[in-house]
Amino acid sequence: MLNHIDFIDSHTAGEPTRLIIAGGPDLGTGPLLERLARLRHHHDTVRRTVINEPRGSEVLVGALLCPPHDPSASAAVIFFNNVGYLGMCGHGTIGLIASLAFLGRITVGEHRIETPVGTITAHLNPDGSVTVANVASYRSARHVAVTLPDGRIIHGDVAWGGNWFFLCHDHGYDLQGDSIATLTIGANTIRHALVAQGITGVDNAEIDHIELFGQASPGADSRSFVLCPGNAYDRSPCGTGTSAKLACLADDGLLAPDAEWIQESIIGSRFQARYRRDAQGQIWPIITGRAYVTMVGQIMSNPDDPFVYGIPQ
Ligand code: PYC
Repeated sequence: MLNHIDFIDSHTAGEPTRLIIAGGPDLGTGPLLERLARLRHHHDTVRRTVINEPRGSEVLVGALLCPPHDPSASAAVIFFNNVGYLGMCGHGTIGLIASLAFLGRITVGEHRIETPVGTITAHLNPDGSVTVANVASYRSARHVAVTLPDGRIIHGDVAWGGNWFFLCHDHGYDLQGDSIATLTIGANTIRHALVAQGITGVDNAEIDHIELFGQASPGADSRSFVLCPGNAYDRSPCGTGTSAKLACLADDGLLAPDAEWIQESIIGSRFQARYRRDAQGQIWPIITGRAYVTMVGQIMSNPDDPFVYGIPQ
């Protein structure tokens, strides 16, 4: 018997999202964190089948569309990649909204979306762009020194934008000139050094995204290279990474609430960003970008296929 999973692929500023719209596991109802635990512990084969080769690749971010727990929300979503699960995903949320609009399930306006790290709002704009009001973002540590295997000492901030990031400027790479391969090796070296030196987010959370900053192109405020947990780089400017950046800028007094910040990715694609500060001083990032639907398909799973659950990572 061939089982199948229906999906829609999109890309947001170059970064792909594969949204599962039917054929996924039944995770029941209830808070999304509980459903994420069920997916992780009992149905991880779905993640591997959808994302890993030969049906996908490490570049894809997967998104499982779920019914919302709170009836005022339009949808709930669990994001994942080739090595595990994400708290939030900015480009993926933009892709989700574009895909739901493509299906005719939502119209222009505001939509509440449940994610495992909190409910966010996404506004489908009349021009097709999407504005995401992310979870509260913050910096947990500033100017942390990290020693690399070659003896160099670099510094970075540790910040939460829905995922944990290490944001580094003095890494020594040229973001306009160095190859993706060089940047990937460099960012990966930093990630391993953070683990080896016990540098974590709050509650010992692993910092699984590395964000290197460099000289922006004209018209942008900043250019970044973001390495994702499964060793693929983010083709988009990374919504949660941009949120982490805004939290640092706000803390340093370098960006005022509601002032526009243009974040450029390593491939030159851009997000417009700004933030609001609430009465408690919390930073709430707002990210605008655009996604395009690229493919509609069915993933076939044949039990006789030796790689039915993907090539192990
Ligand atoms: O846009 O937040 C994001 C993201 C996380 C990982 C890849 N993209």
